[in-house]
Amino acid sequence: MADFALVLNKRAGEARSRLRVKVKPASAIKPLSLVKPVSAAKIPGRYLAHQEGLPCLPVPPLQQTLERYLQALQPIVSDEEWTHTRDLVADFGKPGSVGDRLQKGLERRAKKTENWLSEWWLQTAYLEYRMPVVVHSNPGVVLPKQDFHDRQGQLRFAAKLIEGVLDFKTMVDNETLPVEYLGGKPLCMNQYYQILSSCRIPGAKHDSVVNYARTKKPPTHITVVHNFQFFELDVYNSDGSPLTSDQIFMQLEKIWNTSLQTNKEPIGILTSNHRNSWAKAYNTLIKDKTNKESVKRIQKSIFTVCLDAPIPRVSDDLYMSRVGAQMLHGGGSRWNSGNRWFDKTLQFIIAEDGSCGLNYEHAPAEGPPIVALLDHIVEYTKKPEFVRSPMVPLPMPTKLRFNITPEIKNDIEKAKQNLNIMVQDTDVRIFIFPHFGKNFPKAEKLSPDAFIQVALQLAYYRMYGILCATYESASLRMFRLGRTDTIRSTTMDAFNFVQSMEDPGRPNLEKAELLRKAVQAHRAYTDMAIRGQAIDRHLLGLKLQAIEDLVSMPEIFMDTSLAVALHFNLSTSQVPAKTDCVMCFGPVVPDGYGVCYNPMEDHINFSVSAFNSCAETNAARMAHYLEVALLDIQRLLQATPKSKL
Ligand code: COA
Ligand code: HC5
Repeated sequence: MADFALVLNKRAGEARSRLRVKVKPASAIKPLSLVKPVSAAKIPGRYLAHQEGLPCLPVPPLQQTLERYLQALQPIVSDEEWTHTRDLVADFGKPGSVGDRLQKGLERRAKKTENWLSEWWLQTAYLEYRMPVVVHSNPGVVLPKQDFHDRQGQLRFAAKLIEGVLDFKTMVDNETLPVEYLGGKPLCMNQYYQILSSCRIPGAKHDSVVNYARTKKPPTHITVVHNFQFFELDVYNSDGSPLTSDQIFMQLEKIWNTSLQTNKEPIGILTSNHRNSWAKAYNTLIKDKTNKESVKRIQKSIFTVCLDAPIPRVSDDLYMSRVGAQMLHGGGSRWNSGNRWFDKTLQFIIAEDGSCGLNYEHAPAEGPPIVALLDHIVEYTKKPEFVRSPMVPLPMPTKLRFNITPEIKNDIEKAKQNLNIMVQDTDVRIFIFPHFGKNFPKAEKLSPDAFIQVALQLAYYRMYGILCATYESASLRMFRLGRTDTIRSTTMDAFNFVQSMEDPGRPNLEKAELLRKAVQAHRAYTDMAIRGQAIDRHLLGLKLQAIEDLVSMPEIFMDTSLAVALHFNLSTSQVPAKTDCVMCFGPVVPDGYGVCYNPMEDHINFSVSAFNSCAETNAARMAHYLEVALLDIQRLLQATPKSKL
């Protein structure tokens, strides 16, 4: 496990003091986008003490960003474009020029806010983004296949999983969550307070996120979906203790038995549509009082559990990829896509055939907190059952009813069509690279993450003969309310290395040296990014500052070089987990790839996605080239003496 590993909180065993929260009346609940995301000031106790100790996100020096921007463009734009951009950059960065003014504006913003970027990022990366959340924003996670093949096993596992989430929730409520570390530094824990009891809500121009975890009357129920029908299931007893898995199991059985019919309208499919269409349909839907109340119960629930029908049978080779697709989009309107509420932050998916995983709405949090929760649950589900005391009969879970008018039916039909097109268009390949994991690069004294990224550059170069703008997520959680910045993997060092690999005349020793240089350059970029000194969020901030100040848009933001730099044909992310799971997400451009990986000690779990409608991309081919590139680099290092570094 990387430095990202959960570091055991020595105080975790201490008496758990119930968190007392300064409460707000329910009417004062505002969407996250309008209030600061659970501001540290509202959560007293350990959390606050921890958060207050974290530094604020810095605004990098302007000249540093401009120089690094020009460097980053070198391997991806033509000489002509580069020279043009160099002149624009020089103009922008002159003392007293517009760049200077915007920089000062950003610095003022940084003084006034807890984090100058986080609210802007939430808005621009998520809430103002109009594409469907399905495939385009919500990631999927495939958990290890469970050993059950029937409804009984499915419900037993679901019950245990729910109990595991509630166990994790106790740590959130009591503030006994182990603090995470990266590079030896403690990380912001705010995202853990955003993922339970929250939901995205569509809006005409931008969405919002609501979080009910810290309201006067926090929710005590979850929502369960089966055969497209939603149920509200209370998971706490009247004395505030959580239901046991035996109790939950019996409640799930009741739900199952009252939702045997499969001819129901898949109302949840509405959430998969383009955000503007969904916002319109949402207004129509909640005009009806019953519908409005049902939607509210889903939004307010702690999380959602989707009891899926078995996934379509495929060959063993394709099984993982098929499950990946299920976790990403549900397989289309005929399969399980109607068994979702894609705006819900956390949806645990458990199918009758033992496949299981998660779909999550990305606005409130990055992958690592979600994966920490999954690691906890997976361990929890392995615990043996205790013998329980006799149970008091529990009331029937409430079915959430929807009145489907012809207009709503029409909206559902349109959403189905769009979703099915998207499902057809999305190609997901999941593969386990079995030959080595973090162990090999570590033995070679190389950063495993950088090693994988350089291999990806080689794979891409071999497929296309050029390099492309590449995005890797870097965590900014060393800073209070930090989200992410971009590691630009396409460095000149990576370019020199991949070119050498394609030149049979170059000696191995030279190639190996170039490889080490490329890996070290990537690791150096990573260090700079996680310390808040990368370029992408800074440039975004300067641009948004120009919009806020109503300055006419400076030319560097309208330049083709920037468009190339932001067209991420490779959108990648490492999400390490203790559990042997695979995460997946879609490409961010029509002709791109989404690549996610979880490096384990002796193997690497990969997912590669692409759109079938793009003739130039092919997920299976990319997966193949990636595997070959990793092996070729291993061979190269094995054929040359170890570095003395
Ligand atoms: N020699 C030997 N070992 C090395 C090494 C070297 N030169 N460089 C690194 N290592 C070791 C590390 O100590 C670590 O060891 P561990 O497995 O015992 O913990 C391991 O190799 C992994 O390090 P590395 O591969 O360099 O990556 P990282 O763990 O530092 O992660 C990022 C890099 C970019 C993924 C990380 O900084 C980050 O930002 N993660 C968050 C990403 C994110 O949020 N993703 C989801 C977005 S939704
Ligand atoms: C469960 C793991 C999901 C990983 C999701 C992820 O990496 O999201 C990135 C978030 C960010 O801010 O970098 C975005 N990306 C999918 C486009 C890489």
